[in-house]
Amino acid sequence: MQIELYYWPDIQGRGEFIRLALEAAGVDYIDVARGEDGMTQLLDTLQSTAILHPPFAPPFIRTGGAVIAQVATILQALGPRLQLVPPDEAGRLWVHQCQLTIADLVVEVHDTHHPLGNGQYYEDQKPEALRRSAEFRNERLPKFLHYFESILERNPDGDAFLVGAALTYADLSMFQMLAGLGHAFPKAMARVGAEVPRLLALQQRVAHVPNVARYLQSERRLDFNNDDIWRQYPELDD
Ligand SMILES: N[C@@H](CCC(=O)N[C@@H](CS)C(=O)NCC(=O)O)C(=O)O
Repeated sequence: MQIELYYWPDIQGRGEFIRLALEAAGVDYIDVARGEDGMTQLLDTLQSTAILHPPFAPPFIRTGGAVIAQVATILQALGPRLQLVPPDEAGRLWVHQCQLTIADLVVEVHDTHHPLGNGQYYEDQKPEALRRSAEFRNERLPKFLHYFESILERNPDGDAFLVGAALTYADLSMFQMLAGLGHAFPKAMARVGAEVPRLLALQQRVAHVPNVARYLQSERRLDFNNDDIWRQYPELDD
């Protein structure tokens, strides 16, 4: 069954959580918007009135006649097929819960540079961004990362993965989040990172999963840029 991924072609963004799962599993997929005429296809699908369960925003996938949006739902749907979830229902629910908490963190990262909303340029909301990012660095970032560190610490199957004893899509997403945070907030991450050694070890472990390592070296892996969720504005990391 073919999998088509629809996401903005020039950033990692939320699409990267899906891309990493597909790449780690080594399945063939079509990154529609990066292909010829891809943006037209993305926008046409987004605006199509023929889709019964339409996506609100990218990323979304099309597979087996279904269109599925929302990062956490896409991963929940693909998880068993990609063998990136535990076998039991309780384990799968826990992976999904972790993913939703990562999604909350994604929104908070985004809001450091756009606290007033996407309708205005960063430069027009800079004073608010400075205040918001200070709170993020000092309160929210440590709270989220300490929480996930404690998840590793209390995993009865050991601290190698967030859930159970094998790689899940939540580990891949945590890798992506830590990579993005290291890019956007190198100073804050140098401080908080020292307090979450298990998470940093997880980031390294995931980076060395053979399919992931191959992907990270490939041209398919874009660099972060300042249209992305994780942006490098040094003044927001001071
Ligand atoms: N909760 C959604 C958020 C989707 C989202 O915000 N997508 C962004 C790109 S990362 C977008 O294109 N938003 C357009 C909009 O909200 O109008 C998810 O996790 O997939």
